[in-house]
Amino acid sequence: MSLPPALIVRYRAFLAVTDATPVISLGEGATPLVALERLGARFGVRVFAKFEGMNPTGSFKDRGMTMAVSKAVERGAQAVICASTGNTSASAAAYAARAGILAAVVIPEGKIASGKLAQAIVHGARVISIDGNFDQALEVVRGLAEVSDIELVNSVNPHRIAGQMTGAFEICDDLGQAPDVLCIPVGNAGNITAYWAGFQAYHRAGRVSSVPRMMGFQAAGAAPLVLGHTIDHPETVATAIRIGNPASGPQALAAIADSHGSIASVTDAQILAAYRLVATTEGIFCEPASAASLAGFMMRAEAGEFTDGQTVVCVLTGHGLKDPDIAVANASPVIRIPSTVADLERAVFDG
Ligand code: AN7
Repeated sequence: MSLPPALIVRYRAFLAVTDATPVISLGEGATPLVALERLGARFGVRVFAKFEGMNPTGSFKDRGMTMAVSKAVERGAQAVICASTGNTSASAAAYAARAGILAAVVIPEGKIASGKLAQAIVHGARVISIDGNFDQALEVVRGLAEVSDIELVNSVNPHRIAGQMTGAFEICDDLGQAPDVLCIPVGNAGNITAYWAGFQAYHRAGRVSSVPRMMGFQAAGAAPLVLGHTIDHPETVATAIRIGNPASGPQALAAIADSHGSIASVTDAQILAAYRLVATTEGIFCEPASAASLAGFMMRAEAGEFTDGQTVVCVLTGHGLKDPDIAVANASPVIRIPSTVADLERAVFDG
């Protein structure tokens, strides 16, 4: 059996990959575009989830990380570093391990989902926790990258953005055209920037005849782009997007303006409702931050924003297993019974 070529090889026509670039890959990309038929029927649209939780480390970060780490190794870097709310650190740790170089990851104390922390530790990264939030972590990491030879692999690294364009390419390839609307969670704002660049690149290359409207969604307690100013103390149950000063904020706002899209916030209650809905009615377990795109879609659909038959894609950025604590805290309790058939019958059929 032959494996499909690595993501950055498959789309090399759109990427700065040459014969001199080592391909550091874990089989990322080619994630499922799942039709959400019940939800679509409810609102009269065709809605799909691009389930990025199916990447090797369980999030979309792998698309950018395969590119960033490959380019870092190409230039001879011996180490990579990132600040992270969790997923970037898991991805950087795995790809650095694959490349045989050091990863250092800097995380906000106590605010990283346990699955993500486990990944960074298991892959052998140097895990450093700061007394501060993501924005402060990014500041010190950028400072160190400026004065040393370590490669910064946050999405301020242009190779990260380039690699993440492939999510847009795959959606177009699967649909045979661009969707009408893309709904996407926004934290540090790299992914919305990358998707917009990807759709535009595909359009310029004649692969699709249109580009979608970009609809970004932030958590209400961490919505600097919605409010128009940075936030010193962002708070949300969706820890992945607990970010108050997005590095790619200006690019995200340009993507929204140029695509005639929008940016809005969704509350933690809306996020958790969407998180439960897609898990219980569609069989997809995503992490809370990912559900912001779906919560935003439903909010927009209820406001009558979409016309009949439009195609909407919601990017579900990370896997639900990343954050087991939130999952268990928001689920129905386990039913405890003595082990008899009668008790079991009652528990199964009466709840
Ligand atoms: C699941 O890992 O910023 O707007 O440090 O993990 O490109 O930042 C994660 C972000 C959405 C937001 N969904 O994407 C990090 C980090 C999930 C995420 C986002 C993140 P960007």
